[in-house]
Order: sequence, then C-alpha cells, then structure tokens
Amino acid sequence: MSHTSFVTTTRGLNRELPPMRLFEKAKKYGIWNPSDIDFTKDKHHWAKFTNDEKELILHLLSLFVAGEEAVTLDLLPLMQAIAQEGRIEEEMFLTTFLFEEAKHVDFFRRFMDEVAFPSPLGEGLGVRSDLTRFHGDNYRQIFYEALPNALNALRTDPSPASQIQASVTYNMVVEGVLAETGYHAFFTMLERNDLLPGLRKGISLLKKDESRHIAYGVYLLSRLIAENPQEWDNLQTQMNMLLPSAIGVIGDAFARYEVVPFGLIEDDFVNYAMSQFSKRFERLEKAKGVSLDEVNRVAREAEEG
Ligand code: MN3
Ligand code: FE
Repeated sequence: MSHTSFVTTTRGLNRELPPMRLFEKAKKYGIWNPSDIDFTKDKHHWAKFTNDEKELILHLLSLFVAGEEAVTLDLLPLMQAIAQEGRIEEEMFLTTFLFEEAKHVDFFRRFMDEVAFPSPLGEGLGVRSDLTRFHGDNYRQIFYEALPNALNALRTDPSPASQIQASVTYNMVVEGVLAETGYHAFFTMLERNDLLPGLRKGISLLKKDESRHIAYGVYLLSRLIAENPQEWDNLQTQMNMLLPSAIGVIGDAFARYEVVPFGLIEDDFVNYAMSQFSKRFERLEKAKGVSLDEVNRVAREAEEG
C-alpha cells in the first residue's frame, strides 16, 4: 500500500483531537522510570510476611505481570490497523501506550526480582518460582485466549466490526474492568496496612497511565460507533460475552484461600469490577447515535471533568 499524501504536509496535525491531547499528557506524565522506585522498605516488609501473605501477593503479582506482558504483546495489530487508516494522531498516542505497557512489565518484574525473590548473592540471582500455577480457568480464558485472538484477528480483518471486538476486549474488559479493579483493590489493601510503599508508588503511577489508555479506548469505540452505528449490537455482545470470565477471575483467585490474608474481601473486588463495567458501558451508550464532532466534544469534557 503506497501513500497518496501526508497529514503533516497538508492539513497539519489536529491537536484538538482527543488522542492528540492524550499524547500531550503522556509525554508529560508517562515518563516515570520503574528503575527509580525505591524498594528498601518493601524488602523489610517482605521479610516479615507470613507464607500465606507472601503467597497472596505473589498470586496477585502473577495476574498483574502476565496481564501487562499480554497487553504489551497484543497491542501491535491494533496499532497497525490504525496506522493503515492514516490516523497519525491516534498512532502517535499509541506509541506512548505501548511504551507504557512495557514499563509496567518492567516495574512488576523488577519488584519480583528484587523484593519477592531476594538472593544473598545480589539482585536478579534469587530462586525463581514459576507462578503459572496461579492462572485459573477464567484468567486463561481472557489472557491466553480472548485477548490475543481478538487482537490478532485484526491482522487479516481490520474492519470496524473487528476493531470494536478488539478494543472492547483490550480497553474495556482487560484494562477497564480487570486492571482497574486489581490495582484499586490491591492498592487499597496495601495502603490500609501501610505496606510495600515502593510497590504502591509504582501502582499509583501506573494507574495514571492506565487511565489514558482507557480514555483512548472509550474514544476509539465512540468514534467507531459514530461511524458505524449498526455495530452497536456487536459491541454489546462482546462486552456481555466477556463479563462472566472477567468476574470469574476474581472468584478463582479468592477460592484458593480459606482465610484471605490482609483482610482482603472478595465482594470489594466484585462490586468494584461490576461498577467499572457499568460505568464503561454507560459511557459507550452515550456514543450511540451521535456525530463525530459530538464524540470529540464529549471526550474533551470527560478529560477536563
Ligand atoms: Mn498496563
Ligand atoms: Fe494499559
């Protein structure tokens, strides 16, 4: 496919476009360095945890770190589909998106290497433990199957219908429901007990990155629905299809513990996940039957509000 013109030598970059505004924010807030986070106190805390407490944290980490790896591995087909449509502003934002997911992988794995698997011989040489055992059926359904399948489908079929399925899976369910819920509940639990300040610091930074990713997903889906109103049912079907597995991930995690360490409560996670899901859904419903101009206006409003 050859180019027929370039945006930068014709109309210029549209800096008012929501993804371009997100790009501007990403350049400012998305450049924190996981290597700079101080884990000194985290190491002291870790040494005092009981085996059950260590097990629960490793469990949650195994869901987060593999989830970050999955979103890093699986974003490219969406970037490619967007780039092929010549949407330079969106692609520019997506470069920060991918960089940030890579940083999240880096961050969680660094915590594991330096805090969770300490070594008397120095960093990175500790006993490694295979954490795959924590990945239950619902987790596998989403991160091993649904996510890569929905994204890789774009390689052969980059149609709006296919983009909607990919973005619902990636931005709404994996990021909007699962990641948001996990970070929120995990952060709250650690904060309540004043534990692992380095891990908490990283999660608070990473949540801000994540909110830009989700904002882009909402924009993308709103744009796709504005341009293809007949695809609303497709969006709704994909959302509803994935919801049971998303909620199931929480149930699977809690089922392993008779008494959950740190006073963690399953309902807190489930309720938060359900409210996230409804919030995302209501936000997308607003895009039904509106013009592209309106989509851009609402995105700007959400950004300022
Ligand atoms: Mn992430
Ligand atoms: Fe993300």
